[in-house]
Parts: sequence; structure tokens; C-alpha cells
Amino acid sequence: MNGKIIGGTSLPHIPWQDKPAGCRDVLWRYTENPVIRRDAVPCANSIFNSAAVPFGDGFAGVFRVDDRARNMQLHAGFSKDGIHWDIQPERIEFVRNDPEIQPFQYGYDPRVCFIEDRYYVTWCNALDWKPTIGMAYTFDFRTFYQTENAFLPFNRNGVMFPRKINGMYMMLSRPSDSGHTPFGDIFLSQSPDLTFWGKHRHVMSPQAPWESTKIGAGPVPIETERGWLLFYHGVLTSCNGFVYSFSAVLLDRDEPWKVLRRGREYLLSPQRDYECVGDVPNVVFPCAALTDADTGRIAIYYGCADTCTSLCFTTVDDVLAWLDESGIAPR
Ligand code: BMA
Repeated sequence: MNGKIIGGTSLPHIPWQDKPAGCRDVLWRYTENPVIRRDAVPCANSIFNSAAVPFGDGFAGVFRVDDRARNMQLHAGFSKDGIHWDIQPERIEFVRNDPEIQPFQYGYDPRVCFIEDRYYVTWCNALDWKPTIGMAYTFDFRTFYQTENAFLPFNRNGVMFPRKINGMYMMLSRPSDSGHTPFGDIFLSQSPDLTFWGKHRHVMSPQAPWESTKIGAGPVPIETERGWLLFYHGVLTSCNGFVYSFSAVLLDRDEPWKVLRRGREYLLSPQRDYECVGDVPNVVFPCAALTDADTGRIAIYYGCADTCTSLCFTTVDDVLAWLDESGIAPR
């Protein structure tokens, strides 16, 4: 049995291409990848690991732009079709209503999650130059209000759920170290107010070889009749360094720290030139997924080789059927 998307809206203008004839993969790439080139903004060295959401009658997003001094910055952007983007040339200047919140030092790997009446941004934020999960909200992608960091350093890949579950806001994250962390599990934390986070739960650890070094949540989880569908990245350490791929897992709808079924294999790994060659070779890193509740279509934005941004497609039914057929039950 497959599942309908719950709580999602119709998105008839979702970026989309049908699955190519003869393709046996669950997930297929946009033929015109990459959709955002590394130099789409004058100051940019690279634009990757970025998040897009439906906004008005088009789309908006928060983009990781590493500048030519190699500062890691966040920029807002807008698009009519989700494919051609107008990324602001200036970085986001966060408004801090509380002066005790530390001024922005760096930011990377943003996610954007619409909850109730606004868009929340989570990203890897510096607290005294040590990475943790920063938070902000916006109504219009013009003014961003920074709030307290969710966690202490060191942490990365903070990904919120799009609604309260059993009265609590929930966020996935991956506790880490100060460098290119050689370990990492996905954990879940809960909050009554988006400021104080606790009731921490372990969700999952690396299991298969493709993800054996570390794993981290990707786009905001998609609610389906059968559970929360989460795409997540996994890292293998090869003799030539890290290889980032991604797969999917189904989490319990009411207790989302419980894994119902997870992929045995990756769904996408770095195989195209633009995924294998760049500032950091062999990286595909998903940070956002658009969904159309009417058709179950999913469009995933993923960073490629820490250099540019691409799109790939699948459907809720395709991924759930794949998890049923070849996935692993929790042990
Ligand atoms: C991670 C993050 C990501 C990056 C990946 C591969 O630690 O920095 O932004 O894509 O490494 O370099």
C-alpha cells in the first residue's frame, strides 16, 4: 500500500520532468542540471546545499553562497518556475531583536520549513566560530529575524518538522565535532516554543557501507498517510576521501524518532560530472523537496560537489514502494 501526502498543498507548477523511458531508478535527474550555476551571483565562488519552498505564485529560497573570499553566506532568492532563480546579490542581514544573539559569523546548509504562518530557516550557524544550529524566521524572504540557536555546538543538519506533533515542535539534527566529523547519527529534539529544546531521542545510526561514516537529515520531512518520508545523506570514507550519497527512510507519524523502514541502498550517488567534479568532489547533498499533494510528485534540490545546485524527481508512491520492496525493517 502506498500513501498520500498529508497536509501538503496542490503545487501544479512544481518543477517536473517525467521519468525517462527505460529508467529503472526510483529517482531521476533533471536533464538540464545544474539549475543554479556556481557563478549565478557576482560575488559567488559556489552556490549549493540550498533550500527552496513554494512562495506566492512562485518559489522562494535561502541559498548557500560561498563568496570569493570563501566566507560561507546565506542569500535569499526568488523564482517563478523553481528552475530559473533570481538570487539576491547581497547576503541576508539578519535582524536580531535581542542583542545577546551573536552577530552572524558564517552560515551554511540552510533548510526552510513553513510552520503555521511563517517560514523558519535553520542552518549551520557559528557560535563563537563553532558550528551549531541557527534559527530565524521570515514572512517575505526580505526581512529575516534571527532567534536563539537551537542547540550547543557542535551540531549540524538541523531539520524541522512542518507541524507540531503531540503538541511539540520537533527538529532532527546531527551532533558533530569542530571539523570534518568522521561520525554522526540522526537525533530528534522537541520543543514547546521553538526556543527550549529537549526530550532528545536517537533516530538512526549509519548501517550500510554507502553511509558507514555518518548520516544527516536532508529536506524537511514529507508527511504521508504511512509516516514521515525523510531523505537523508550518508557518507562513505573512500581511500580518496568522503563520498556523499542520499537515500530515504520512513518515520512513525506520531513518534517520528521511530524508524518504520529505511533504504538498504542509496537512491542517488555522485555519478554525473557535475556531482563528481568541483570544489569538493563526489558530493550530492539534498536540502529541500517540493511536493504536489495532488500527484505525489517530489522535486528535490541538491548540492553538487560543493559547487552548484541541481534538481531530481520522484514520487511518494515510487519511494514508498521501493522501501516496501527492498528497504530494511528496524532492528
Ligand atoms: C559537510 C558540509 C556540507 C558539505 C559536505 C561535503 O560537512 O560542510 O556543506 O557539502 O561537508 O563537503
